[in-house]
Amino acid sequence: MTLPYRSTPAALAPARAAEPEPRVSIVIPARNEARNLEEILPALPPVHEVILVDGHSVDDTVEAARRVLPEVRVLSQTRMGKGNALVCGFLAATGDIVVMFDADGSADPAEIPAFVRAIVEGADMAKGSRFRPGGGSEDITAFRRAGNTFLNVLTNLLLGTRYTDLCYGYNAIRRSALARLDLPDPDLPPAADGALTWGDGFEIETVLNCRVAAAGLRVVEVPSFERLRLHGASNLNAIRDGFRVLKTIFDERRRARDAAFLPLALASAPAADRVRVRASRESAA
Ligand SMILES: Nc1nc2c(ncn2[C@@H]2O[C@H](COP(=O)(O)OP(=O)(O)OP(=O)(O)O)[C@@H](O)[C@H]2O)c(=O)[nH]1
Ligand SMILES: [Mg+2]
Repeated sequence: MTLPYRSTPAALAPARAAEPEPRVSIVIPARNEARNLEEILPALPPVHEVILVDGHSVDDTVEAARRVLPEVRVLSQTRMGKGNALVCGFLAATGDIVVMFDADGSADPAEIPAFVRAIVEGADMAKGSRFRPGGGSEDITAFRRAGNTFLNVLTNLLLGTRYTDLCYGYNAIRRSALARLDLPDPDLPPAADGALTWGDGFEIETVLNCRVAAAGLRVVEVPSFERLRLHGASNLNAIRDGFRVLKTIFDERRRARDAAFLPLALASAPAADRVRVRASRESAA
């Protein structure tokens, strides 16, 4: 089941209904996930392509992937971080719809059709949510849930969105929409001091969620159940990465305002919000 986020699905369906079956690219960022890939790759449904973006793994991630799914396309990411890996995968993808799929076993392949359906029915982005009825998580701790809720509320306030799960990695997007998001260029060199380039880390989902809203794209939330990681350890540090997400929200708010995108993003917000945004833009001018 999909739930409307901003647009009225009934108004969108007629225009899209005649589209042919979309080609689906599954992009999997993976850093030391050999054992998990052995279990998840054979469980994927048949799709146009599966792209594994290796993050300088020191186990046999690439060999394991090729062993269990010989047709997998394998890339090496250009810098560090999950965000950079995803953008490398987006650029290599050739399908109509790109599904972002974690390699740790937390994403259920059986949910892929729901993400694809949401896009076929008119969304530009199908955003997974653990907090919609029908969704859930075996994995999220109380601390992370509280942090995610705070960051989610802040984003909704500052960007005029109505998200229920800001920091979730299971999403799908129409590939043509990616060009409108100006994501960090994977061909740029890494910072000389070794610092993670902004957008290359776990803040990538927040960057995506803010930019699709700022660009006025249509988002539908899809209830999703996050399973426990099968093997190995998380790469995420809740405090360090939480602060990166917090800074991202303020940066994206500024970026949206500077680009004069915000009135579009707030097109369906209450009139009082639109007035407030206009007033703040004028006072900044
Ligand atoms: N290529 C690449 N993949 C990464 C990198 N960091 C994380 N990943 C992958 O991104 C996915 C999500 O990372 P996880 O470490 O599971 O983090 P998370 O899902 O946000 O957090 P948990 O809920 O703790 O699992 C996994 O498939 C990781 O292997 C990286 O630097 N490069
Ligand atoms: Mg995970």
